[in-house]
Amino acid sequence: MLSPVSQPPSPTPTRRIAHLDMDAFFASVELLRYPQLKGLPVVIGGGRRREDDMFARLREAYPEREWTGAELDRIPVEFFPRLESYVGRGVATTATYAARQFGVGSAMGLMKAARLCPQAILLPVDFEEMRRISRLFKNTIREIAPVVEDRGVDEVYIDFTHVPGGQRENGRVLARLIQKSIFQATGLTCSIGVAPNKLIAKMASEFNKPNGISIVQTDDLQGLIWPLPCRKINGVGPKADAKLQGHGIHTIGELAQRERGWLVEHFGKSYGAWLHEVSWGRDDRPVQTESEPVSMSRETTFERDLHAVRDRAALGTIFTRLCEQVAEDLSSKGYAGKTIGVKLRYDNFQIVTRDVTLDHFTSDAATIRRQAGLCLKRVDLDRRIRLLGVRVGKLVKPGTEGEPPAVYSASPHTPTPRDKTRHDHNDLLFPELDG
Ligand code: TTP
Ligand code: MG
Ligand code: MG
Repeated sequence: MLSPVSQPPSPTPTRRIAHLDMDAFFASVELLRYPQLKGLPVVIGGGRRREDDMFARLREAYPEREWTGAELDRIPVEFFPRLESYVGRGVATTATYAARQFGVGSAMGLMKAARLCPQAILLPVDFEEMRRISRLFKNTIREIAPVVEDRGVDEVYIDFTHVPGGQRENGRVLARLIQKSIFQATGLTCSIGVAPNKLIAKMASEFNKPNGISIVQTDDLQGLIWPLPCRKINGVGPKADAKLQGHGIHTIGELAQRERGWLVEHFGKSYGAWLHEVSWGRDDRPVQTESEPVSMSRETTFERDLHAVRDRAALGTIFTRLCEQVAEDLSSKGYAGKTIGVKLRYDNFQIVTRDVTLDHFTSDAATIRRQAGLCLKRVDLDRRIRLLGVRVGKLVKPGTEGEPPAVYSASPHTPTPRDKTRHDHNDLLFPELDG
């Protein structure tokens, strides 16, 4: 007879997904360069010019010094440009936590920020440095936990489930190790949320910012997730939120109390069903190491600026070729897309884009050409053009199930009278687009 005490079955590990987000990323990177600003309100935004002013003033005050890279940390704090004198239309990309105490934050106009916190130091963004540090912290994570999904410059999802030690203290031990390793590699702090899925992990990483770790388990749904505003769901944008509010739904808990059928009725089949699932904390999307492309595009900058009337033939040929190239890219990788768009850069470097979303997926060159042509009719073609691009988005691989939920949009584009004028006008320019 078998012993009653047999080997316990090896338990299936609990799914543990982490979301990691760097703290005040652009600002923290600048503080590495200028550690004398630590603890002070610093706002990132605006152009290069004001920092150049600082170097000019420094050279005047200390002509004997070089003020090159190695000496940046010795620049006296009073030499740094302040927000108080800012005039212009720039916006803050981010702010240090010291500046946030004054109410300053991402996407705020710098003049408004200046009213809230005039003493804040204003520094420009160094995109190249941001990308370098971004690669560095992501590579550090991959050495510890290989299944990492890149979600932009300062955040990633990480699958802890099968990483050695990934289950200890529900993921807290591994999260601490990653925080420590990133700090050693970069000098920067980050915040991590660990949860049963990406949806909850993304919310959890914000719970203890900065330099925090939050663990959320399935049975924390009611206590920790339901009290949050719906806007905290990654995928509920301002329009959907406004509509939810209009129905008296403010929190995720209130959303969960609505019937799935009611949500489908008011928000559409796909988005309504998705809202229901996420309000109950359900999300089984895998952590994707190589992210699927969101769109494919081709664009070209002309050797000289072209004009829609005078260079009509040349533009038409280039445009058709771009559409054919995108169609080839899609076909060769096995994708089809639903949104077709154009991008133009005028001779004054202004960029305009227009797109249209079809009711079916396509990778057909003629369809792309026709729809992109219609988009082109909605832009101003009086200015000369430097660059033309064609993009196909909302991609799927035909044959694979499950289209990701579309970001909610209140109404499809309806041409305004102004667009209509442009239609007529541009018909003259691209007559061959009508067929
Ligand atoms: P976030 O992670 O949203 O913000 P953050 O890292 O500055 O602060 P937090 O500690 O709250 O995470 O964005 C990362 C970087 O992306 C941010 O440092 C600057 C840039 N960014 C913009 O350029 N514009 C924006 O509107 C936002 C939100 C961010
Ligand atoms: Mg961040
Ligand atoms: Mg972020």
